[in-house]
Amino acid sequence: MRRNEFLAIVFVLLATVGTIFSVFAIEKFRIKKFYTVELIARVPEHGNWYPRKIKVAQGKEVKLLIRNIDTVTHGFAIPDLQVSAGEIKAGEVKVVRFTPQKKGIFPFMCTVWCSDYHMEMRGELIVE
Ligand SMILES: [Cu+2]
Repeated sequence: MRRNEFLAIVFVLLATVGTIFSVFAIEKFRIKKFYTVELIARVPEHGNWYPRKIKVAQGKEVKLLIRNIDTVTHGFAIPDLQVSAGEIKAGEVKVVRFTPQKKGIFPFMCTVWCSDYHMEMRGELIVE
């Protein structure tokens, strides 16, 4: 009886640890697989960048698909990583590929004066 109780406790412990480990493993895998990101460009008063935070993995190539769904021209750059998409006209989609080599949080921004709130058209690329 005692032995069975011990085995039951060990089993429960293993199951708990296993579940926690799996969650972390899946999360790591999800980040590693991250490759194509669709980024929507809109003036801040109509929604700003979406998403405003992009999480990617260090050393993995990133393909950013930047879709300007506005009626004005936008631009895109991550100055710290020397990444730029240049001008993105209304309705246009631009693709930039790059491989972040360093970890950190790098601001990205619109590079074309698009509205009175243009300076707020910013987001963050998080490299883990
Ligand atoms: Cu803009």
